[in-house]
Amino acid sequence: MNKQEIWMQRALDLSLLGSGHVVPNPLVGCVIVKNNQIIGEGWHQAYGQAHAEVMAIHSLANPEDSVDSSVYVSLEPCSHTGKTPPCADLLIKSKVKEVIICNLDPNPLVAGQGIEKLKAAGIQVIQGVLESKGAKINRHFFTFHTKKRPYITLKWAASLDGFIAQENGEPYTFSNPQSQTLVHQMRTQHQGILVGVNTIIQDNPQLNVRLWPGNNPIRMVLDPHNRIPKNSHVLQDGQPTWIFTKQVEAEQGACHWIALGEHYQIKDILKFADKKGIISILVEGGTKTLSAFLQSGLVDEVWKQEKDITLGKGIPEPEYGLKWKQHQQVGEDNVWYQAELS
Ligand code: AOF
Ligand code: ZN
Repeated sequence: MNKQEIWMQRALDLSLLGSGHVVPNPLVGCVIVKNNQIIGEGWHQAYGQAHAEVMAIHSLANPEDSVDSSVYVSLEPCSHTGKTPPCADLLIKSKVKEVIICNLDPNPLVAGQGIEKLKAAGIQVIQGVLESKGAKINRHFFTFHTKKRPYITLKWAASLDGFIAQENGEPYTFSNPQSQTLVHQMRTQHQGILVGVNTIIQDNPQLNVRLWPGNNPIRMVLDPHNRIPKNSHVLQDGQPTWIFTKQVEAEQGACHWIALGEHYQIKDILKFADKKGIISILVEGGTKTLSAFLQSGLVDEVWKQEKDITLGKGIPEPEYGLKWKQHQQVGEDNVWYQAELS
């Protein structure tokens, strides 16, 4: 790595400290360098709070240290007034010499205008440093803006012989504590969490985050025939739940029934989610729902946690001819696999 890349890597590492707290915003880190030394650092810590550049400028020992400095930021500085004023204006006011950027901000409110502002003020701008690393970190945010739909992650747990529940549909515990923690961490990184109504009927899950610090995703249930039990956790705990149904729209506390018409498909759900600004959804089951997503082709990432056990019978996992690559051993009896999608 050259020096530019080392400092950008530091900005990317810092950006990850916001993981699970910034959704639907991107993860952004910023490093200020002068005389070959880091003199300031910051990152976007939580949704609605200060942007990375503001945190970095505020971390300087003296405000005038920014004059003639080099600013490494993992995303193009914003040019719009959102929850915070434009970062490009702050960098101009701070009289920095150059701004080195990893990725352009695809948000139409920014999209190159941040760079234009900096250049117009005589600041040198370099872009594309460690671009692919940044694109991976913010894959949810980039997919949302470029494909105009949420980023979709599928996750299920299964036995060695490919069953995700017992024959009668009763849930089976495949997770160990370490896997459970990982699942909760994954939930914090998504804006929505989606299951089919059978999963609610069989497992009555809470679908919230308890084992890792971070956001609770919005719960979404595919329930075309209004079968969701009134006493299920997701309807009773006062937290938001969206129920996609064919029939009537309704609202009850934090729960919204959304009517999507007679034969709604995955693409209709994603269209609705996109309109609501949902940038990512974690789909946790069951087989019918996971299969519908796989068949739709609108899937970006697929994970399987496999427990070291053979059940012999049960509800089979989705059959889709996926090619699995071992990702990591998690605890004593779970191996996590990620599917290789083309
Ligand atoms: C930056 N630095 O650290 C982040 C940026 O609602 P706001 O004000 O937080 O603005 C959110 C938008 O700003 C977000 O969609 C993305 O375009 C950009 N995020 N920009 O300069 C940051 N988090
Ligand atoms: Zn900003």
